[in-house]
Amino acid sequence: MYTQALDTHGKEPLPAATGESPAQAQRFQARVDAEDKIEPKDWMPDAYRQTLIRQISQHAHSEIVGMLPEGNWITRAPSLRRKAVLIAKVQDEGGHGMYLYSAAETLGISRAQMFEQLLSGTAKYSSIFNYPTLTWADIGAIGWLVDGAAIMNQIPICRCSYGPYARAMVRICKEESFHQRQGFEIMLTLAQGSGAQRAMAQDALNRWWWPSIMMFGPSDADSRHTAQSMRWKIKRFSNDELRQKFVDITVPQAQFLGLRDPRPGAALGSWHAALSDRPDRLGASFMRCSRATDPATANALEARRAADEAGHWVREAAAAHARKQRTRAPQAA
Ligand code: FAQ
Repeated sequence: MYTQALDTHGKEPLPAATGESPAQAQRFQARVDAEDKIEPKDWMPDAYRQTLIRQISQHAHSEIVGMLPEGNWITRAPSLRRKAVLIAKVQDEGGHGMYLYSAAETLGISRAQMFEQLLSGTAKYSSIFNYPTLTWADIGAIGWLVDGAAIMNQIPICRCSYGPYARAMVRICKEESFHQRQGFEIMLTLAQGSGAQRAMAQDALNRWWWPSIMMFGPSDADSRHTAQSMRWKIKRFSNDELRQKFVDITVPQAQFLGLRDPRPGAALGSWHAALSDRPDRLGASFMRCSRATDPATANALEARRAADEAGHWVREAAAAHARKQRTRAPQAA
C-alpha cells in the first residue's frame, strides 16, 4: 500500500495522503513532542515515512558499502590479532546494514527495492567510503575518525522518534564504540613507532580528516532536511552542531597522538575557520562526491553491481535450500 509513493525516495514534496488532516498531523506532532515512540502500525504523515525511508536506507547502504575499503585490508593486516579484529569489525558493519534494512522494511519498502535504488545510484550513501585506503594507517584512521564521527552522529539517533530505528541504533552504537577504540589503538601504535610509521599515521590523518567532517552532511545553511527532521525528532542536533562536537573531541586526541594539524598554518580546533579556509572542500566537492556521476562513486557502485551479480547463484542456492528444508520439515514431523 505504501510502496507506490516510494519511487520518489523521499526527495519530492509529497502531496498530503488521502485522509491526512491537519488535526491528525497535530496529534502526531504532539506525540513526538511528548517523546512517545512512533511504531510501524501507528498513523504517521507520509512525509515522515519518506524521510525515514531515505535516511535509514542511506544509512544501511553506508554500512554495506563501508565494508569495502576495510575489507581490502583483511589479507594485509600486519598480525593475526589485527586480522581477527578487522574481520570482526567488517562483519559488524554488515550486521548494522541488516538491522537498518529491517528497520526500513517496517515502513513498507522491501529490501529488494532498497538494493535496486543503491545499485542504480538513485539512493545515496556516505561519500567517505569512496576514498581509497592506501596504507595500513588508513584502517586506524577509519576506526578513529570515521567510526568516531559515526558514533557522534548516531548516539542521538538512539533517542529518535521512530521506535525500530532508535532500537536498532543502541546495539550499533555499542559496536561502533569498539570500532573507534580499535582504530585509535592502531594510530597510537603507529604514532609511538618508527619515523616511517609516524609519517604514515600523519598522512592518514591528513587524508581522512576532511572526508570525516563531511560525514555530518552539508552545512546547516545548505541542509535540505535538517529543520523538519529536528521537528520530528528524527535528528536531535543539526549537522554543524554535531560536526563541532566531533572536532572538539577529536582535536585533543590528535594532539595526544602527537600528530600535526592537517591544514597547513591553521588551528585544528576551529571548524568555522576550517570552512572559510577551504570552502570548496565542504561545498562543491562534497556534493559531487555524493552523486552517482562522480568517478569514485561510479567505481564503487560498479564494484557493488559486480558483487551483486557474482553473488546471484549463492542467493539462488540459499533460497532453493530453504525451500527444500520447508518441504522436508512437515514430512519429518
Ligand atoms: N555523503 O539535508 P541533509 C558508518 C546528502 S555509517 C553523501 O543534511 P540529512 C559506519 C543527504 O543524503 C555512516 N551524501 O540530509 C561505518 C541529502 O541528500 P538528498 C552513515 C550526504 O539526511 C564506519 C543531502 O546531502 N551514517 O560510518 C552526506 O538530514 C566505518 C542534504 O543533506 C548515517 O547515515 C554524506 N556524508 O542529514 C561503516 C547516519 N551527508 O537525499 C564502515 C544517519 C548528507 O536530499 C566503516 N544519517 N548527504 O538527495 C544522518 O544522520 C543524516 O542522514 C545525515 C544527513 C547527517 C548524514
